[in-house]
This record gives sequence, structure tokens and C-alpha cells, in this order.
Amino acid sequence: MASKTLNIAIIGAGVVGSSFLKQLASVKSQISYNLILLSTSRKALISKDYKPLSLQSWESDLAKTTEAPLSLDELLQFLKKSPEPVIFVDNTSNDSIANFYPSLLQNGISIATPNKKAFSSGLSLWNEIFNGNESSGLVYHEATVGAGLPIIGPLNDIVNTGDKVQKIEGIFSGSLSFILNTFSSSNQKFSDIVKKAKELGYTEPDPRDDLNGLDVARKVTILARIAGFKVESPTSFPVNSLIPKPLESVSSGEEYLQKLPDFDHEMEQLKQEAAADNKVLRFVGKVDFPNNLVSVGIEKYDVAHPFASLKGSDNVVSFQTDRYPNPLIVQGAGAGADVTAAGVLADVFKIAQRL
Ligand code: NHO
Repeated sequence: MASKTLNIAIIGAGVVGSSFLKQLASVKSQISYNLILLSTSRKALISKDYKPLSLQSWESDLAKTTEAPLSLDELLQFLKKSPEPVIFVDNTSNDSIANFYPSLLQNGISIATPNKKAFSSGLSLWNEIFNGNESSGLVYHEATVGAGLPIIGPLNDIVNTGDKVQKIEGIFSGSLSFILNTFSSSNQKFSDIVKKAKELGYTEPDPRDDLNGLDVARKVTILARIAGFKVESPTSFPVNSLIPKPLESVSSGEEYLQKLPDFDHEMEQLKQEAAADNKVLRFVGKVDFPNNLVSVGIEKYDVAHPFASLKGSDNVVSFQTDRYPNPLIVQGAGAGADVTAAGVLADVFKIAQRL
């Protein structure tokens, strides 16, 4: 018999959401996780009597339903009346939903999410989310950095146990990791590798959304804030884009890819300069407390450095602290639907243990 019952409301059934639902359907636990709402931007399945919806047939049920999604206020009213504690799972990248987290939390609703927006936008939203009281909901967001890799949990432990972070340094983009790892270990042209990364599904539909460094800046903002750095926003520190200036404003991703070969010589020159010093190029995010610096951009690393031997689209992060003068390093798959969804599901379990 189940030791407790929790109600789960999920927004977003795309790449990560679908994998999350599949994993949730096969959970074996003393705790019952009842799906009471599943919504996309167009349709919703809503259990008005809070009885569990099917986790086996959600896809066909969602395809059949004509029910429209609830507004955020309607959603809050529905979740507030739940007879069991609610975990809200946000599998979107939506800003409005992220801005609504404080209202959910203040009403005792807990949140698990891979959506970076709430944690990497204005500092005031961060403060509202984390300055709750004892009756507030819990919030876990491990998958906002490094997909399912244990990065945020260990960093919180480092900080909460009184250690002092000196430096955080990492490769936080699966697509940029793939692009630069391949660039440094082959004779392929930079533009060909970017095209290949897009074909393999590693980049956003417009690869400039990865190469402009903003996604990495969001992840670095999150880690910096946890470590105690008051970062105002992901655009409040230097971010060196990998997009050549003249291609920043071209109208489409296709045009960018078409014109990128004209700039291959620039990347090739950088690569040769690094190689002359026995180094390779990597796209990294850094938080440096002694020097009061946060930055994102391309850096050169000695071939013997752990970042130089990274494979495929893996992520790596190194934490240097008072207790870890030789850095604590976490490395592994940092992109992909299944690892990201597993990170969100593990957060749901952590919340469930505390409710
Ligand atoms: P999709 O596939 O676009 O799905 C979004 C879903 O949200 C859709 O069902 C849509 O209908 C719904 N939706 C959007 N707005 C809504 C609204 N207002 N109301 C209701 N429903 C709404 O997105 P993904 O790919 O599944 O991503 C979901 C979240 O996970 C995003 O916040 C994303 O940033 C995050 N995430 C995704 C991935 C991934 O594998 N796709 C990763 C990490 C985090 O590790 C992954 C990765 O590759 C990272 C990165 N690309 C890298 O390192 O290179």
C-alpha cells in the first residue's frame, strides 16, 4: 500500500516533457504520484475530481481532448483545491510561467523544473522564489544546468555546509561542447561542424541561439547566484559570442549557416594560435570570487587539462573551494531529453521525501 499520495501537475509535453512522462509511468515507489493535470500550449487534460489521469495513454488522450489550457490564475485555483500536496512540473521554457512561480510557492505548491528562465532572469524574481517561509512550496531545478548531472545539488551542499566557493569553471553547453571538441580533434572546417551539430539535433533550430552564449550565460548566472554572487541578469557580465559580428543580424539560421564559411579563417587562426602553445579552444563559463568576475566565452586550455579531453557533447564543471583546493569535478552527458527528464524526476522524488 502507498505510504503517501502526491498530485502531479505537468505543463509541457515536448522533448523533455514526453520523456519525463514515460519515466514517471514506470516509477515503482511507496509513494503514489497521481497525474492530475497535463497541459501544452494548445490543449489540456484536467482531472476535475483530482482522480489520477492515465500515465499510459496520455499521448492519445491529449490528442483526442478539445479542452483548452487553464490560465495561470485558473491553474492556481485548481491546484490550491487539491486534496493532496501538489508538485508542479514545468517542462516549458516559458517566461510567464516562470514569473508565476512565486504565486505557486506562496500557496504551498512545490516546483520541479528544467526551465532556466525563473532562475536566470532578474535578481528580484530569484529573491522572491527563494525568500519564502515555512509554509511555502519547495523548489528544485537540478536540470537547469548540465541536464541530469549532479551540479546544483552538490553546489548547494557546498554552500549550505559553510564552505566558501573560490572559482566555478565549466563547459555548460552540449552543442558548443560538441562543436569545439570536434573542431580541436579534427581537420574539419568550423562551419561544417556547426552544420553537422544542427543535423544531429544538438543545436537549437537557429544555431545562433547556442553560439551567442546566452544559454551558457543563463546557466552561469544560476551557479553564481547559488554560490553567493549577486548577478543582476545573464546580460550583466561579459559574454563573448561565437557569432561573427556581420552574421548577428542576418535574417535566418539558414542564411547564417550559408555565410559562416566566409569566417572559417578566423576560427582556424584562433585554433592554430592555441595549438602553437599546446592548447585547445573551449567555450566556458566562469565565476571567479577573488577577482569578482563572471564571464562567458572562448578560452584556451592546455592539452593536459581535464576540459581538453572532453568527449562528444559532454559537460564538465569544476568547483574550487576552501575545502576543495584541488577542484571537485563533475563530468558527463549534459544534454539530451532522457538525462534532462531524469534530473527533473529525481527532483520530484526529493520534494516527495520532504512533503
Ligand atoms: P519543447 O520540445 O519545445 O517543449 C515545450 C513544451 O512546452 C511543449 O509541449 C509546449 O506546448 C509547452 N508549452 C510552451 N509554452 C507553454 C505555455 N505557455 N503553456 C502550456 N504549455 C506550454 O521543449 P523541450 O526541449 O522539451 O524543453 C523543455 C525545457 O527543458 C526548456 O526549459 C529547456 O530549456 C529545458 N531543457 C531542455 C533540454 C533538451 O534536451 N531539450 C536540455 C536541458 C534543458 O539538456 C538538454 C540540452 O540539450 C541543453 C542544451 N541544448 C545544450 O546544452 O546544448
